[in-house]
Amino acid sequence: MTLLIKGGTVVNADQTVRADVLCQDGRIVQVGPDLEAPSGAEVVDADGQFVMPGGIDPHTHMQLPFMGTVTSEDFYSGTAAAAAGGTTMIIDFVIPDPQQNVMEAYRQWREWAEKSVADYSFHVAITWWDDTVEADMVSLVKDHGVNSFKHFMAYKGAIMADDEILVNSFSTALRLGAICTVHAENGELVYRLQQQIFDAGITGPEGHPLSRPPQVEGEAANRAIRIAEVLGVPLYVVHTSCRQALEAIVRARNEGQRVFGEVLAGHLLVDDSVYRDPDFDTAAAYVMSPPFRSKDHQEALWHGLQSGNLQTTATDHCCFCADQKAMGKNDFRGIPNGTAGVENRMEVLWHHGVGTGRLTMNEFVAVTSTNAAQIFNVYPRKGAVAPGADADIVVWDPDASKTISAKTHHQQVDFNIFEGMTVKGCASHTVSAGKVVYRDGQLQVERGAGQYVDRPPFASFYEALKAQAAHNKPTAVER
Ligand code: URQ
Ligand code: ZN
Ligand code: ZN
Repeated sequence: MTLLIKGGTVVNADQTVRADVLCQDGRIVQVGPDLEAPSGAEVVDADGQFVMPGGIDPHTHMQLPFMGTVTSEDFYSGTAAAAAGGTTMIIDFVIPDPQQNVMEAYRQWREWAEKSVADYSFHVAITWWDDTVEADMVSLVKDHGVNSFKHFMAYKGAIMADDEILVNSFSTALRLGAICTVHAENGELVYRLQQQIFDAGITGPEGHPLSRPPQVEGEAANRAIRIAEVLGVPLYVVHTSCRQALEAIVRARNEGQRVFGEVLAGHLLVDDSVYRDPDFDTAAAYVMSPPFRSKDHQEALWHGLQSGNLQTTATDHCCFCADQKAMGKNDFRGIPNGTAGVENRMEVLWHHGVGTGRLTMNEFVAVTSTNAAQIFNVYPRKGAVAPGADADIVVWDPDASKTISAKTHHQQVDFNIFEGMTVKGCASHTVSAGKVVYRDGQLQVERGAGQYVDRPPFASFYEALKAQAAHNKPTAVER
């Protein structure tokens, strides 16, 4: 299978250059001007367009069993919708129930993901602790290409990790050379506030953001950062939604601590007025955690992205249709938490980021692809248009515009948080493993073509210590 992308301008995180891109057998083999198309090659005309690394969404939940139901998007439809928006790899989550064997859960999610049309990988959530969990973490790192472990500090009574779990898991991850990630909300506070708000007679979706104020996220982000600091393990804070959490990340980074921050496209562009919509279905459709915040938080998040204090963008794609959201009709605590976005992340970020001058094209590539590849240790296989890299590429038409709607999106959900938003700049072609999977509005995907992406551990901390100790080994006692 040979593909030549001709006439475009290649945009990587570090440079922009007019060049053609030749792909063979799923890999990029040549990047340069005036390349000839080998006989039989498929040619994509990228004249006047940008040729960028395929997007990596480091935070999705396809087919997730959660809050008494299962998300409406599965790995087939979800990776196809991602491709329609220029995203060619997702990092999803294995989320064992408390007391569920971790390896059993991992195998279950691997089976679910086999139908994917593009590449995928998994963070594994640590939701409980005993010796078997520790042993499974060792096996997942050494034998299954997992280098990141997730911890939900929210969701008391379900998947919440308390400090004991955090300390045990963070310590083990460090020993294994893995990175820890957190959903940072204080689950005890949320539980208490939910009770107080419901008892005060606020039962509708407007109660959701009231029970999860920014301080609840700021406390948990800082607590996770401090625990990681004491233990010496790298930390990645998912869906940073407010100034308080961002400030905790900035302080740590300014003190040289290895902390990374992720921001959702939704949290950058949607504000909390949505929860005051009198229509239950509309307000409930926006229920996710952390909730959408007031506009002042959005400006802080954009500054976090522009300053490099937030490194990645994601969607937390976790879809529930109206009939599922209605499970919380009379009690907002029962509304399944989650919203969609995997198809629209890149175009809304291009329009509101590059289109406004907040981000350069190179920074856009960094925050939609390259930084995630580097943080989760799959760069330059992913996150670069360069010889040797996987041929995961998006051809981006800066002049094409579209209006986003649930009526036309490929996502298997009946609501779109960006409904009615007109964007300028979107994918004209998406290439996955060297094959065109999306072209001018039409998906050309193959069920099961996606591959699981192994993510190797970083240098193991103890191996590094041992090497250091050997290097500094004291000679015979010097008199
Ligand atoms: O918390 C998460 O990241 C999952 C359960 C998706 N739901 C959400 O509201 N963010
Ligand atoms: Zn979360
Ligand atoms: Zn999530």
